[in-house]
Amino acid sequence: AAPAKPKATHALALAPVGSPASSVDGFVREFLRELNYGQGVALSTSSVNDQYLALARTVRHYLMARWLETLRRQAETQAKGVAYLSAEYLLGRQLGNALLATGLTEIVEEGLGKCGVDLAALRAQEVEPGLGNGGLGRLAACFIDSLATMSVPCIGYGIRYEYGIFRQTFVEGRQVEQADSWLALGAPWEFPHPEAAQIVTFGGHTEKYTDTDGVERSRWVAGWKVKAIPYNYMVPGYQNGRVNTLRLWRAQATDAFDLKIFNSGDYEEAVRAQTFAENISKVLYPEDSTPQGKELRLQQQYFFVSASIHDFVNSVLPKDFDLHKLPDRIIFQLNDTHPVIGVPELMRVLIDEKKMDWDEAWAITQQCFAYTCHTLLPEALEVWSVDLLGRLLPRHLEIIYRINEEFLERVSERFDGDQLRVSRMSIIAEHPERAVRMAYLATVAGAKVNGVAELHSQLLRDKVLPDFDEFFPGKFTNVTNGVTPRRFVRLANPALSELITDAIGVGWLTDLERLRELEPYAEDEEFRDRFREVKAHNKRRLNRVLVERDGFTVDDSHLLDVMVKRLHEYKRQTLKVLHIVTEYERIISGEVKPADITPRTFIFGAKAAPGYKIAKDIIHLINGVGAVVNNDKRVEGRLKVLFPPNYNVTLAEKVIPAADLSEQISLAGKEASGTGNMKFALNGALTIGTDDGANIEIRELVGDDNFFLFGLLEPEVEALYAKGYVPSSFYESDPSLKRAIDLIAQGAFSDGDRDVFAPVVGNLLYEDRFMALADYRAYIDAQDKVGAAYADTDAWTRSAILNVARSGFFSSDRSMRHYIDRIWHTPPAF
Ligand code: 8GP
Repeated sequence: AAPAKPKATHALALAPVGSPASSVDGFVREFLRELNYGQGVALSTSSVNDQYLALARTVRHYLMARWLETLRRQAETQAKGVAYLSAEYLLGRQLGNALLATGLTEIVEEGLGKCGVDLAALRAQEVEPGLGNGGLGRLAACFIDSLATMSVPCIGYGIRYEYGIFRQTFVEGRQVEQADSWLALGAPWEFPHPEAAQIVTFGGHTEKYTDTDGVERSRWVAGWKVKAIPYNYMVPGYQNGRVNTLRLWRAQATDAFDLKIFNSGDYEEAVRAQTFAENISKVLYPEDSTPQGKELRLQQQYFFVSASIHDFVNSVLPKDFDLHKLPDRIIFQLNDTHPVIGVPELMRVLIDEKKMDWDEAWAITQQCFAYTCHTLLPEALEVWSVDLLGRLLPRHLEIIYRINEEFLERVSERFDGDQLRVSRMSIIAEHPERAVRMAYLATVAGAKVNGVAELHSQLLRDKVLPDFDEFFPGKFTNVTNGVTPRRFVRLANPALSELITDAIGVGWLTDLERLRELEPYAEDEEFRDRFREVKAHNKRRLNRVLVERDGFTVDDSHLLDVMVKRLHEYKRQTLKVLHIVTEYERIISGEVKPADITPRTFIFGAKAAPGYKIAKDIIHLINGVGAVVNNDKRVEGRLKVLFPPNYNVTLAEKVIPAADLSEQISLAGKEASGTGNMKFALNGALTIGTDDGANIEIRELVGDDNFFLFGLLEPEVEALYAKGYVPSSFYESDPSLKRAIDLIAQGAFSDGDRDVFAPVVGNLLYEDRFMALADYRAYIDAQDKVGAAYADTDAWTRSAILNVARSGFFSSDRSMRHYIDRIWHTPPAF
């Protein structure tokens, strides 16, 4: 099914009955009403925050009729839809997207102008909801945007964290984390519904009993419970009249505080239960790809999944719904393993609460879940100790045991009692402790299992879960990730969007393959000039943002070389640092004259998990290198290293459109897909990248000539590991690498202190798990080619245009089409 075409481009035609008049005067009336009656202030005395809140609510009104209509039609048709279960949604700011979806931007700009208010200032007032860590959370946000735009019924379920991903600051170059109080100034986009709370239970024990029908059953006698309060958010489609729902849960104590204890003076004890319950949705775990956090994290997972399944089964579905038909009505998509506890939860609901028998319930459950894996790092595949799971969710553990028992019986039957295989495939691991392997549970229960790029899906099948692929032929599939062009092209890059529309007309924003029509323009000199002007414009815009935000300046004559993503060893920010230090060393040693190199500004953006020591050391190193390089007169300003703190969606929207070069340099076989790589290509940056994740598909599409490939291939990586990798041998045999590492080791970037970066240097020389040193030479050579290529302005621009023209495949609308065809079978509803 093709994504829905915008029905109209003019806002007037879009206003449904019952929404405020889509005229400038109508808007002004609504806005002032919100300011006066909603905020209780006069325009003359209102703060920017008052104005922002009033504007957000006004815009929200425009979507309301469509939202209610979407819900009404869904209740009427009961069309099959997707319930996307995700512990993370990295949404980014809402205002701009809501304006875009409603087509109201111009009216609002003009209306606010009449009130003497600047729209840009109100946009800047919004604090983005950072309810995700990185790629996985941002992907969820792109997917729900695409589903709404394609008119596919979807409800997103997740957690309304009171504090999102931490706010990063640097103190003397080191990362310091601060709580992200994103709700402090008001949350105009959410609709709380305390009356629709669900109860989620934990702990206690299970017991057998004989039911009234004489059947022996199990039941869970829980030990404690919390309330889950739903907060609804609108997910508007792009100018198509559909508004889906995102429902995030907040935890609250079931009982108000204990008044008797309070009156006795023990204030802490009086609110203990409240604090305990509310901790569940207090904060997003600031980690990415490394498991930690344990009990509270499992509580969070079960909390939102249980609330969501109950909500769906008992509130969203009609009262008389025949649950045997559940698979015709919903597919629960498991965004990584975080929501996998939903599998035994649905089983428990069907068996214990709805009194189905096991086989019926299992047949339904197996059709109602599908699982997406987002990683290959073994340490990121979640396991829960049987001890913890049994304590927190005893009934679920029983159910998991039975699922496992029946599954392993089938395995044993199929493979003649092959015990080795049986223990390999067991959902319960025996070592180092008894634990539930959540990825296995998801694979056994899921109708489909998918990876997020071709290479990743293939490695998932061949290396991570080969026994399961053999046992369940056809279960494994691929859906390559995508990104929403609404946010990451139209909103982030209005100048490029206008240029594209001038060339190929409207419609491409919901049919991104149409960017192909730009190809001939790569040969058009005037178009190339305009394209370059767009880049320069975006660099100047970035400059303004960074001057104000961090006091950094960006020179629009520099090649802008950008590496923004979570800080992780496998992503290899250290390799990037080694390149910068090499360039610097070439200058200070006199090997090259500053005037002879392509001037470059390197931009980093990266948060490190607070407990990930070496990642934090790498941040410190980047800042140390920046401080020296940026201030060394010998460099003559030809190299500059900028590391704005607190990289987030808002900053991404400014950085990516300005970039010339996109750094995608993970060790081959380690980055599942990447999605930043897609955003850069769509915004006309060339990629320097390894043969990894979706880089491979990007290169295939944009062409070898428009992509700087370097580094070991995945099989070569494996072979080198097998042979025994000795990083120091690369250090010994490559003088330029040796000089770069020696500079760091000697304290050139730490005021002569050799200890500060010793852990990073030691790690590189003696461990280097992700083979930065093995890829160093190839990387430096590729970077030399980049420098030379950039000097040929016309050829570079041609390549950049071709990157845009050939990246339409990476729209998340296409990803959604593939999920619909291969996994969900949920056609557009209207
Ligand atoms: C990320 C992958 O690292 C990235 O390559 C991919 O583009 C993105 O997911 C979206 O598919 N994975 C995670 O964020 C991740 O695995 N997070 C933790 C749950 C382990």
